[in-house]
Amino acid sequence: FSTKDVTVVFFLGGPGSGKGTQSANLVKDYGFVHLSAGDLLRAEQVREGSQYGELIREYIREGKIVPMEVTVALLSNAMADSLATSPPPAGTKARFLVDGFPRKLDQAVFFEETVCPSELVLFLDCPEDVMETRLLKRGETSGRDDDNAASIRKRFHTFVETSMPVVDDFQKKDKVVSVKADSSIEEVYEQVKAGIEARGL
Ligand code: UP5
Ligand code: MG
Repeated sequence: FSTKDVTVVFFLGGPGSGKGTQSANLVKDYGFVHLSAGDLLRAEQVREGSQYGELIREYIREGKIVPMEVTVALLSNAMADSLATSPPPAGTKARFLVDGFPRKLDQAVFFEETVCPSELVLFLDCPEDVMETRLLKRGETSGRDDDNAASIRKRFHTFVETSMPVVDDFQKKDKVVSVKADSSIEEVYEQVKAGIEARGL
């Protein structure tokens, strides 16, 4: 596909900051196509015949970042699939909300060079204690391999050490809309809406 037919918004924030939850709102109100890198990896993990199943399982449980070739291929295939099966109305661009990616500086560079540059970065800023409480609660029913205290600690560590530098780098380029994410789902969404509309999206 051609990059001039698509708008990409990266949606970043710590584990449990509310990316998936707020994505559902943005899909409903703004016609975004939601692509969660984590969801795509979990689907690939269980796909019959995948050569990456074991690798993905191990990385996710350890809170480590899966080699980017795998993730970028999944994202770019999902974008192409979406454009093929539900193309945007003539004369409009498809809007992709890329949730939980890029999580490492080299992934950001690689994606923007080989797939599509991002228009904006939406960032959910949430204290660790709030995120931990949410994830432990979700872990009671989610069935996710990484919603346990040990994995959560590792995910937080990776986020601080490896993923925050991505946000900081985009901040320097004035591409970040940052929203405090420790209030209610509705309150956070009001801030998200105000932030992206201020940027003309
Ligand atoms: N909740 C949400 N908002 C709330 C609010 N305002 N008030 C009260 N409760 C709120 O929310 C988490 C929970 O909190 C839910 O129960 C929700 O109801 C509640 P959710 O919206 O799911 O938060 P989200 O930020 O999406 O949390 P998630 O756990 O999905 O974040 P992660 O970034 O950790 O997970 P992801 O799926 O993106 O990645 C998982 C793993 O995949 C990574 O650790 C990594 O190993 C791997 N990965 C890669 O290697 N590369 C990638 O590019 C992406 C992922
Ligand atoms: Mg999520």
